[in-house]
Amino acid sequence: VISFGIENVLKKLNIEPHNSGTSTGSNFFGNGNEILSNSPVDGNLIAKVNTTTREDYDKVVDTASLAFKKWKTVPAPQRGEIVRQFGNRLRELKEPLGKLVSYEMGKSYQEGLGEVQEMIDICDFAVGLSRQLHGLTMHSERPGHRMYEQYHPLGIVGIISAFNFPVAVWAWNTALAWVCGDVCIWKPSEKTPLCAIACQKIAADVFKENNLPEGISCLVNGDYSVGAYLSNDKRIPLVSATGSIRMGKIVAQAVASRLGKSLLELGGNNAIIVTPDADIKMTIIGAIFGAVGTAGQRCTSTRRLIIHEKIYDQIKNALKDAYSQLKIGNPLDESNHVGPLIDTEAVENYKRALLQVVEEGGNLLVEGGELTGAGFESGCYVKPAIAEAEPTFEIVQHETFAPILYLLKYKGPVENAIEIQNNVVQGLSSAIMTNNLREAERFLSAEGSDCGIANVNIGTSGAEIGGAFGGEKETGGGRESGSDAWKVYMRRQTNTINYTTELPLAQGIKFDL
Ligand code: UN1
Repeated sequence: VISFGIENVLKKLNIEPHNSGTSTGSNFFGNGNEILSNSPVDGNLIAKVNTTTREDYDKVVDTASLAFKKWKTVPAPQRGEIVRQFGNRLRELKEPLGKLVSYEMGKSYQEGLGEVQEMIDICDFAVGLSRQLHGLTMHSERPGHRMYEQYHPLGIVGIISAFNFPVAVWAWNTALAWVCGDVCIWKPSEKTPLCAIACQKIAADVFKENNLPEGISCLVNGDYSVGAYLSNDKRIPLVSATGSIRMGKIVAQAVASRLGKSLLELGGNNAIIVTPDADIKMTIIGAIFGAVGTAGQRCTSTRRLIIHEKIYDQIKNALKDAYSQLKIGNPLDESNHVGPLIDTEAVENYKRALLQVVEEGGNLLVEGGELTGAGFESGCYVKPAIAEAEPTFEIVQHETFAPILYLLKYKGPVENAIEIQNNVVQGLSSAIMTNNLREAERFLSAEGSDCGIANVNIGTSGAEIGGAFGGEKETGGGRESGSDAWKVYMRRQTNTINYTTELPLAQGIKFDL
């Protein structure tokens, strides 16, 4: 047992174990039912949080609407300055926030710190961006005319986030949205409400110190029904949702029915193709981190290894050997590699997937199973498993949010592996391990991976914030974080200005009176 002072962490973050989960900034309120947050690490109750009622929600939207009127007029570089201060506050609070993420969500302390680092990085990115919200200029076809485009703030952005990245995914959205002049309403996962309250507190302090109005950063808490308030609300022009494909389809349909915009980052079924020219050592490390890191609960987790028959046995034996050395236990103890799943329901899903793969004819190379006894009292710890399977198995088509890795064999050229890889409904992350230039380039070409992320000699998870993050097909098509992902948070306007005394029409049309 390692000593871990949650009280101290909460004190540093200036939050209570019993919190109201609705906030427009420094003001926390809430009249809904309580949700309980139990740590998957030790099963202890960490927090009670009051959810958001419909009336609470409407109060939040009113405050956010008012805040938007002011915030959109603040020059973008000044908005960037606020995000800079927010990033600095995160630097100061990296350790307690990283610990809270680790304790409430169950990922390793290193990964908790890494997640806060992603928040800091996106803040830096957003600060630079605040001076680069560029539109293009065009040459008008008419004499004495000027044409250009501008990006204007969009309005209220609804952010629905998942338990597995309880703080970073919010920051990817909110840091960009804020410099773009938007205000945000965040509905975090009901499994990690305290992480959200901690973040909201940090942001609220910064806005308050700068005499900015309540409502630029807002928080609502509760289950899918609170998320549905956002998706169905005409006052919310953009809903950014991260989570399961099932959830994404519901959100997308609701938002589309009112012709709003949605940004979806949904499930993955990420594969690494291992060709005969792969560096074996790198492959093993990349595959294991991808499959068991965060206990297999990243959208980018490696679910499938598609291995050439020539090196199949070599990879299989190396993996079996490496898995036997994995240490599973308290994620705050840095000597452990694998922490718990989020809750006991996730353990049931894991067990069901293992039963199904065997039923479908798969072979468990590393058996897995639930862990019990001292240190595992929360009932959320499982052993990472490896199953030899066929690409056509039903279970292999699904994303099971757990450390289960499927080994699939391919024969012949790399095209065959790419076909197996692409033949699933999801399209988030993908990778190839090869030192063969032709194979690598084919994998990256138009005939190659159909995913939003395609890596060479890197695993599927652990993307940097500087690139656009997201995927195709049922992953939802949205892009968050770096590159030009900011554009979705703004509305684009094309402006044509005539500085002559004539009114020539476009396309040379004559209209004389
Ligand atoms: C997610 O699982 O929703 O690329 C996000 C990664 C992380 C983000 C994952 N940077 O694995």
